[in-house]
Amino acid sequence: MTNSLTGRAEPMLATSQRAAPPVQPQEAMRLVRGAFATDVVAGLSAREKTLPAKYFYDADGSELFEAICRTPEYYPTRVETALLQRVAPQIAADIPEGAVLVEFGSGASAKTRVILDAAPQIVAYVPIDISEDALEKAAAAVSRDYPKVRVVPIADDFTGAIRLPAAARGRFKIGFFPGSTIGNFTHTEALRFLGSAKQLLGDDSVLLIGADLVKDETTLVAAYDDVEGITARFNKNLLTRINRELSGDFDLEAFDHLAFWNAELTRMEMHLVSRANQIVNADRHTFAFKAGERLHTENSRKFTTESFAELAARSGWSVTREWISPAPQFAIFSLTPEGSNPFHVNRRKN
Ligand code: AVJ
Repeated sequence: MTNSLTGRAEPMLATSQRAAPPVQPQEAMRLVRGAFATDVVAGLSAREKTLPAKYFYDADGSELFEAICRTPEYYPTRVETALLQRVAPQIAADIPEGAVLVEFGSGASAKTRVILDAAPQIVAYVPIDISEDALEKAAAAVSRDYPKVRVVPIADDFTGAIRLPAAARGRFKIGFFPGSTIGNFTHTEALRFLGSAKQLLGDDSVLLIGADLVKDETTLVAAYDDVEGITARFNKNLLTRINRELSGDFDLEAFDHLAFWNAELTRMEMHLVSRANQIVNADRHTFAFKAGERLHTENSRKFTTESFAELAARSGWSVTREWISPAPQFAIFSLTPEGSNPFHVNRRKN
């Protein structure tokens, strides 16, 4: 996020630890809303209409996502949590005393607790999330339940320029990016993210990434099209958000939720399909939809251990360990900066 007053990258810390010059919450909201308007107008004006998936996560969207995670069809959360519980002692064995946990897109911080429980040597937790409501709730709950861990939340888009709080300086960092959120990125965006994460975390770090793996189409499609229709509501909430924040007039009944497997690009795709020819207004712009026209709202790329290792290698990381769950298969990868002499490698010999 860029501070409009200074033009410098300025993370908004949601606590009193905010860096100077401060960005007031209202100001931060205005900046986020400005970016939302810009991205919506650009996305709806494109020949192939599209919206960035990160805008799903307003307060309602974050709650709908938590509800998706409780559906029987959406396996990633359950499977990843179980896998994390099983391997947390192995992860913890590689973490030195006084380490800082930095989480990208922390949401409700449920998986974080598995790490914090297994690794009491972690002294600080820096959750970064675009959803301020979810972030504040989660940060308060973690600091209540882990009184020895210093919690420094950053309310920001983690794909942008982030600076870590002073408390993290000189300490070993564990980057944590669970949930296969990395699958929402295009290949280029994923490379950019991994590159900036390496910058942010430094040489004395490890990056733990949860990534969903390629599997049978039936399992995949069901996970993004649950029978209860919660994923459909999550998808359409983007239109509700445009209506509310950008004075839009989307008719939610005039769009259908569509989820399918794109085998060529090994990704699940979510779209909203216009049921009729229609005109929609938002942010004082007019957009025409043809019957059957799609608005592309999300990609959720699925990996193989090979495709993931290649992605890591191209961005300066190497996969040093990987754990894979029983079917439906989900992976946790442990990455270390390429060319560094990771502390945990030395330590494991002792
Ligand atoms: C949280 C981004 C990983 O892509 O699986 C769930 C979001 N979208 N159902 C995913 C999501 C539809 C989820 N991520």
